Amino acid sequence: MAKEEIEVEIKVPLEGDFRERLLAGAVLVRRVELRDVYFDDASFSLTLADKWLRERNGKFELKQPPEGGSRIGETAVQRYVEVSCDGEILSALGLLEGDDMAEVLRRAGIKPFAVIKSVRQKFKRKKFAIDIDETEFGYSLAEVELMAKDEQGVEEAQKEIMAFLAECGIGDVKRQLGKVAVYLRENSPEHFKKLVMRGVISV
Ligand code: V4E
Repeated sequence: MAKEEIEVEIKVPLEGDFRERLLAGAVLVRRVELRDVYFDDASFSLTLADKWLRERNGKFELKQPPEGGSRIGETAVQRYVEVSCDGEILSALGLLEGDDMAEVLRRAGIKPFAVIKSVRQKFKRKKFAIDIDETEFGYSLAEVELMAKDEQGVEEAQKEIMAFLAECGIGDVKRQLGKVAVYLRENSPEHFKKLVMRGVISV
């Protein structure tokens, strides 16, 4: 199995003129509509382990922390590994493969807990991927991303993203809640509280 790349990202609030600052000289790559259905079991064992299983526009994906966790110290930078092959997702979840992914999940008690629709504009500026998301519930956020091959690459990517934000005149940003976290805060406060208490989400 090929070693998965690690996504290193920082979420940037779209306050003041941050959107203009981030996108100065950026090129719009594409605009996509996302329909994300997030899954977990009744005791939230996946999300409480910082594992985010979703069906994005009909295709299953799992985002999970690499060894060492998704956080990098006190910074707002996060790192995740994304698995997008159904067999590898099931094996990462400790489930046996079956013909129908949805059926295997259903039998394991893993069911949808959130449906999040958003419009994403994907930009490229220098080596950075910049996504600007707007959800149907009115939350917008930017993400600045680089991919890394290993832990050393993660460290370099982290430094490069921080330097890029400084260059944009944005500087250090506080950790921002992602779309799912905001959705849960508004719609499933008990689930949200458990994630905060477990330290998966920090507010
Ligand atoms: C909820 C969550 C994760 C799943 C993906 O969430 P998010 O980044 O909100 O979605 P999206 O659509 O931008 O994913 P992409 O297209 O970039 O793959 S990953 C981590 N979390 C939990 C989380 C956290 N640990 N900390 C904070 C501040 N927010 C959310």
